[in-house]
Amino acid sequence: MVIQDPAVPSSDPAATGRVESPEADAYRAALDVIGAVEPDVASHIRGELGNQRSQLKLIASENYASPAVLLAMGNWFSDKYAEGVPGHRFYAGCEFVDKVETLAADHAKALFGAGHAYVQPHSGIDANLVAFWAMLAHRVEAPYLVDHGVRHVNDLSDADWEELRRSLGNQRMIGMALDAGGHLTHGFRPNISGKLFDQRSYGVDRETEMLDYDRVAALAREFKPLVMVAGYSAYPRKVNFATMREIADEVGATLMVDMAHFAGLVAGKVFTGDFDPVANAHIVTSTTHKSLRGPRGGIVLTNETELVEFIDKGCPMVLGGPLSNVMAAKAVAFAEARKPEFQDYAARVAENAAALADGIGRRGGRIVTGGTDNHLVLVDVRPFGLTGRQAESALEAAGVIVNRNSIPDDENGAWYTSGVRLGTPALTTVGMGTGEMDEVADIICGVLTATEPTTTSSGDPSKAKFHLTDDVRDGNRARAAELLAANPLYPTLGAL
Ligand code: DSN
Repeated sequence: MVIQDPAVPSSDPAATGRVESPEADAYRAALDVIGAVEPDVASHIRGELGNQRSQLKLIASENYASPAVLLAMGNWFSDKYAEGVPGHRFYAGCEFVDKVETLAADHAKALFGAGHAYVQPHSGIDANLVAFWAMLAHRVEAPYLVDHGVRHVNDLSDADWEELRRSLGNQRMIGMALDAGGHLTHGFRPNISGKLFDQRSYGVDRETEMLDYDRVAALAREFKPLVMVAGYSAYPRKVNFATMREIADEVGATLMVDMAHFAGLVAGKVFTGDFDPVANAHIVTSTTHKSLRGPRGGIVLTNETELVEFIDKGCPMVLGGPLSNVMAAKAVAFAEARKPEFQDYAARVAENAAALADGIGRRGGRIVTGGTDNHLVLVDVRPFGLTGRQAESALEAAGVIVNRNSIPDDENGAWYTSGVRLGTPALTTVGMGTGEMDEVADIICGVLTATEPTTTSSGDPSKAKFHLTDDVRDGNRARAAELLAANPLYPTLGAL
């Protein structure tokens, strides 16, 4: 799938003029139909496209799905209930839902080399919940039922059920610390996973800011978790999942990898061998809309046949009825990702991230870990005298969309933070390369250098307020706009 059609000249006026194409016709017609009922919604849809076309999107967890993926979501599959799995539903009339779900799962299995794919999760947190319950059911509930000579939880006495419930809620997990780049759903207290599991986290080495496998092993040996979670949302390096599996096997833990952020790099064969989560973990979860460039949603993969029956109980165990329209879009996205062009795309995502890190580093920014192996770059903004919050807001004013992010041992906490996280999946999708990344680095460093922190109304240093001159803001906004004009988003849609 190519959104930026190389046949379209880079200065093509597609982003502003009327374009004749099947997808432009489809969207013009769709917006007419929507607008006839609620004009404001059609107007907001157009507004969102306008915004997305006018900002440099560097949110590491976002991307631009193809028109085919987006269109696959807008249809009558949305109207169908289909709890259960293909061939085993709680509702009649699922002939075509079964076909589309099976197709999506088959594409996912082939794409990732997985024995089993469950494509119903609505999001990453849902995929993780399915995986958590599958592991708990496999490791705790099923053996308890066998021990008590029953087949179903409803056959347990009230006292036994209470004991099993306590046991389900008393299991241990380890995961990557939040300020090292881990994710809230990996056992942290504000999330359901932290209320469900007794969690300890592993961090990164203070000097190198890299994952320290010896420390992970030491924690695992001491804490003896049932579940070991690997994966991250803000760690800019690859992880050796073969080593993580060795650690998990040594302590009897089930290894779950959440590859939500880097699934596109796995699909695109940037991460192979020891770095391929699907080949090394017991169970792998992902979103489908980040580097994988599909619709918003989740998946669960496994090569462990013993886990399959428990994963397939995700709905109605923790999920509402599957979104068949989104499963259709997942099938389209996975088909796109199976094409050779996607491997080229994934390689360019990583090259662009390396170029962006290098460009910022050369201009005085401090890159956490000193570089990147994946799609994201974590920048420590303290050398600019800023918090992450100030940097995020100043960059937004200049047309650069990033998100603030904690860095290891962050002195500014999770709200203000000391870093910004940058990702290259979206800008790579519109066709930008390493030359453009150097320009983006120059824009970012220009804005951050010119941004001055200011004070609160009581005169204390503010962690949120800042001053940026109109000249710097507007000058960099114009440079961002130039890059976007040369690399337009959805050129085959034109103005809608
Ligand atoms: N929201 C996603 C991210 O930005 O990393 C995951 O929670």
